[in-house]
Amino acid sequence: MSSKSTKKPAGKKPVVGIIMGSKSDWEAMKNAEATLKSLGIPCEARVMSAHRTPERAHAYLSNAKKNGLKVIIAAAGMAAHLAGVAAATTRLPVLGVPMDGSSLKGLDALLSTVQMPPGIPVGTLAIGPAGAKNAALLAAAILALSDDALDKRLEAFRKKQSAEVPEFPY
Ligand code: RP5
Repeated sequence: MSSKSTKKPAGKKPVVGIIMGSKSDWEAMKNAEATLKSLGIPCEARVMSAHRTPERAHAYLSNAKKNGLKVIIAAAGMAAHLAGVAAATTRLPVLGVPMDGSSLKGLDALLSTVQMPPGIPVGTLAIGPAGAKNAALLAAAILALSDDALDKRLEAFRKKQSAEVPEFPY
């Protein structure tokens, strides 16, 4: 799908919006989508940049709550401002995922995302694919507070994950 496409995936109304500063972030962020889908959480993914497409970001984020979204996962690399801009624009919880594509290997994006001045919080996860997966799991935990069926699916995920850890390393 081109970044200019307005095509929306079919299915249930998304409750999590996965936004990213560049299409180049998708390789990491598809882990968030896969995790949300595995838990039966409808989501949508969009490319928007705090720097390159500020109007697109503002339009999406200022309407996010009205459009039924409950959590925003925001990924960006380098001088990563997208999560902060998202948190400034919507009162929905914003989970930031620093991307690792830069010559500083994501440390720049981590510090840009995590060091929000007091008043506008961004819940910041690990750099790269691990952060993408954990952002989805944290979004699931937030949604599960008011969704018993999802809470049970999350519990089952944890149990399965525990059962898959071998006791011995050899
Ligand atoms: C950020 O700049 C994006 O989130 C991406 O991680 C990084 C590089 O973007 P591209 O040059 O790959 O489009 O805004």
